[in-house]
Amino acid sequence: MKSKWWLAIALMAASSGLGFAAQGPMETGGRTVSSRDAATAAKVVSVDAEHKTVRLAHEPVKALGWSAMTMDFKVADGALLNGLKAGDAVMFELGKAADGVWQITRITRQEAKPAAP
Ligand SMILES: [Cu+2]
Repeated sequence: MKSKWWLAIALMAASSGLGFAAQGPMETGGRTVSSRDAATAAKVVSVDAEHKTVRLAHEPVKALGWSAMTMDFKVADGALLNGLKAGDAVMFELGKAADGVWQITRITRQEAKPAAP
């Protein structure tokens, strides 16, 4: 039954908890997740500094039950995009904005690895 499936997902999400160590406990609709759980690897596809968004091809976000995909994210602070460019390998963390949308609260460039032979 579809409704039961959604209920199971909701319960899983509720029990996983959300919160970001760097900013202390954060109220996210009753959930708390550690930043470690939410940190995810991604590749920058494009940066839109004007609209404070970045398009990422991200790995699965286990803490949220998201699969790998390419999507646009808002950033909590436009300064987070400073120095980022298409092709960068990054790690990012998410927090829930006041409007309930997940946005990037932290994003750091990873050292470029030598290309495989
Ligand atoms: Cu996604």
